[in-house]
Parts: sequence; structure tokens; C-alpha cells
Amino acid sequence: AIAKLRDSFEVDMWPYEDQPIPKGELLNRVESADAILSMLTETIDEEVFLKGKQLKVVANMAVGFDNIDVEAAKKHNVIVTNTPEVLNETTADLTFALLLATARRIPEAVDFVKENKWSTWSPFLMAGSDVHHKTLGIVGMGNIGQAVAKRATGFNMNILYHNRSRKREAEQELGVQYAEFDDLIKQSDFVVCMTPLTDETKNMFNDDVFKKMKDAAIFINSSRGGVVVEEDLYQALINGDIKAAGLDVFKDEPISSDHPLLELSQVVALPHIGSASVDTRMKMIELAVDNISRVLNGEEPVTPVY
Ligand code: 8YV
Repeated sequence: AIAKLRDSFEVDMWPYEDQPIPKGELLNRVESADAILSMLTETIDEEVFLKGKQLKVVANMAVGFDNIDVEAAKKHNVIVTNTPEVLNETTADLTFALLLATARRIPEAVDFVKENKWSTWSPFLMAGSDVHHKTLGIVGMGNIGQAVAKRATGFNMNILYHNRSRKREAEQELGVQYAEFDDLIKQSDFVVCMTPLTDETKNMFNDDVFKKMKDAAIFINSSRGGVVVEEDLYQALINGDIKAAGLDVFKDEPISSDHPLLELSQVVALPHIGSASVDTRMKMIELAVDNISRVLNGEEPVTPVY
């Protein structure tokens, strides 16, 4: 995909495998840039738009774009694009895998075998929680939320959802039921967060919310870490307000191994790999490259965010 860009444009690429581009470096390089292909690791704020006088488009290789100040982009007449749809199914697969792994304590059980601790059989050895026929609450019923619900129907789960707007089609097709946020929180055995990070959703999972959940509830987050007050989640797990958590995302990523949540055996943590299948990442980068090529050729982008 990058080679395709190189056919028509000069490409200045940061070796992102090592570390995200430092802000100063980004500010230097953006001065001569017409486009930025960004990942979530880059904060694209007003400062970047002020320096990037030639900038016409910022193409984020992600569906979420909370790393970009969209209002500042509008002000500076810069188009912002994202990569929706192509990652829905892959992210839903990972979310469901995380739910199953957390409920059935898979990572703990794998370690148990590898660490040579399996010396006998006992009735409750690595016993976890059932998933089938339990109540799943999905907060954020966009396309990925709906793809998660579709998977849950195969497990005969009772599915509740909360969303800013009702999703009548999903209600009909998937048999999901709309619930007020508090009702969903109180009734669900599994609470899955699938909302984007906005001013409205920031810190929405806090002490108050965890206390309302069932003691046996399992919280799954594969959207954005910023929707959770991590200290409150830690306390909720310690105090037994909820049972376990599966987290693909954290407030400040990447986290290091001394992150408090990692001390807890009932936490399954992943390094933000929701959309990380080779097929999907290829589709995402191709879409991002397509968006850049189109804008720089004077055409409409495929997936603008506004
Ligand atoms: C990104 C994501 O691919 O799409 C999103 O919003 O969180 C992931 O799918 C990943 O963070 C790389 O930018």
C-alpha cells in the first residue's frame, strides 16, 4: 500500500515499530507535508495544523479518531479520514475471544499447565463462569457492537444494549433489547464497552457504575481505555464489586508490566489488538492510502469523518 503511495508521492516514513514519532519530530516533518497517515499513537492537535501549512488530509489508520482534534482540522480546512467497516468483524472476533478468555480463565489456565502446576484433577480446578445463556450488555451499539451481538446469539445469550439512539433493525434481526444504561449495568453478567471515546463517554465506567454491577459481572473493554477510571476498576476488582475484566485497551498505551491492573489474576490484558489480523490491517492501510491519494488528486475521500 505504501509502495502505491510512493508511485505518485514522496513518502517520509517514521519507523513506528520502535516507538511513536516524538512530537517535535512530527512538528518538524509536517511543515513540508501534504498528508499525514497516522495511527492512534500520534496526537494530531492544533499545534500540528498550525505547523502543517500545506496539510490537506490526515488519514487515520483506525476507526476511532480521538487522537485527532477534529475541530482544529475543520478550522484549518484539513480533511480527516478514518477506516470504518473493514475492521468490524475482526474487532468483534477479538472482543468475543476476550470475553471467553476472561470468563473461562484461559490465560491463567495456560500458564498453569506451562508452569508445571497441573498435578491433580479437582472439581473446581480453573473453574470459570458460563457464557452461554447469560445476559450480555453491550454499551455502544454501532457496527462493531452489533457484530459482537451477532456472535453472542450463537451462544444463546440474552442481549441488552444501550446506545444514544435506538437500533430498531438490530432489535428485529438479532433479538437484542434496548435498556437504559443503569438497567443494563445492573442486569448484565457481561458488560462489553464498544463506545468511541468522547467527552460524553470519558470515565463513564467509574466507581459508581462498578458498584451497581453484579458481583459476578465480567467487564470487557476493547474500545478505548479512556472510558474507564482504571483506579476505580482496580478497586472494584479488589473489593469484589465485579468478578473479572478483559481489557484490550488502556488509558495510557502502551502500559508497562508494573501497571496495577496486571497484578490481578482476574484481569486478562491484551496490547490493543482488536483489529490486528493481517487481512484487516491490510484493508485498513489500503483504505487510508486510498483516502490520501484521492484527496491529493483533488477527489472526495472514501471515508471522511465529517
Ligand atoms: C487501530 C483501533 O487499528 O480502529 C481503531 O479505532 O483502535 C484499532 O483498530 C489501532 O489502534 C491502530 O491505529
